[in-house]
Amino acid sequence: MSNLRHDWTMQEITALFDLPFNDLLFQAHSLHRENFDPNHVQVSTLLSIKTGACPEDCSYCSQSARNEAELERERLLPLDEVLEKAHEAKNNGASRFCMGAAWRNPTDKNLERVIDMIEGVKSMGMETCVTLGMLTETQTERLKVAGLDYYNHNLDTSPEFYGDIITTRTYQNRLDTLEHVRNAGINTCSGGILGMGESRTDRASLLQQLANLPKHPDSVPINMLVAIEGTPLEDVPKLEPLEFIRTVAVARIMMPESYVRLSAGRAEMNDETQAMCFFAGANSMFYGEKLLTTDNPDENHDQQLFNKLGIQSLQTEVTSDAPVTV
Ligand code: SAM
Ligand code: DTB
Ligand code: SF4
Repeated sequence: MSNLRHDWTMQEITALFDLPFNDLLFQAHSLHRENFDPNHVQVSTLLSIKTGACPEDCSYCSQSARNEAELERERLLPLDEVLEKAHEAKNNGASRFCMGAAWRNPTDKNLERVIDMIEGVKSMGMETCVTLGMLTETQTERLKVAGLDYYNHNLDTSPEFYGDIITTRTYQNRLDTLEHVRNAGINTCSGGILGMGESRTDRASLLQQLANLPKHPDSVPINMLVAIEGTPLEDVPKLEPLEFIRTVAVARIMMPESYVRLSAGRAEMNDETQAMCFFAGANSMFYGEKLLTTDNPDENHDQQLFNKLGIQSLQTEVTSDAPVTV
């Protein structure tokens, strides 16, 4: 019987954040060990299938048409190009291929083109994930029939801080899309970004929203803001790495059976911070030189880090007895 909780109070979450660091990490790591092999990390590779010119105003994002980040705009990539990248990712050891599009929402016509990509990637034996913006119920059902494994849609931050970051789509819009995805029976991937100038209370409130959903997201990406020139957040003071690690630990305690993904921002993190995140309960990450538009650590560096830490990448989440080395 699962005893996962969906009734976290802010008081309880704040108390976790306020624990002495060692006590917090001990608690998070113990729970992590109860639920996962602590030396296995699941590895996904990302590809931007449609870059830039997005009508939304997310103030962290290089792809918003409202921001002035320098970016090569692209149309939806052709199928063969996507499948070639997926093939490369598989050869490099990725178990999941995630495709992201800079849309407010996909048109039905574009969705069919993405579905061709999903089917192509699946037939290579990889899990599929897409992040395409808001979805209707009919669209999520279509994605389910096509065999999509995960849909990524982040809450990004607390409901209280959200309006400082995005004005073109509401928090409720995001919750609605997540509900459609959950109801269609597709695995949900939802998390947020830290270091956007939010307070600790906002970080606690974001985790409360995620953990108190009717079902914990299967994957919880925790991104460190990549401050991009030309975006309104380019000069936001950096979040202390220890506070980032703390947040990972609290996420692990609140959602003990979810994969917590150490997502954007690794390129600017040292090995020690990443190692602490893995200890605190992160057990998934993006592998490959690029995220969507920004740099990720190069593959050799990640391989060396895994070797130094004795971590193996998990070939697939469902068959946990089949780890391979990246
Ligand atoms: N356009 C779709 C949407 O926003 O729903 C999907 C792609 S969007 C780039 C996916 C997620 O990436 C965002 O929700 C955000 O959490 C994260 N992200 C985008 N830019 C980022 C940045 N500069 N730093 C950290 N995370 C970022
Ligand atoms: C998520 O939470 N992080 C990934 C993925 N979901 C799609 C995206 C990170 C993007 C970082 C900024 C960029 O490369 O443009
Ligand atoms: Fe568009 Fe997604 Fe970037 Fe927001 S995060 S501007 S929706 S691509």
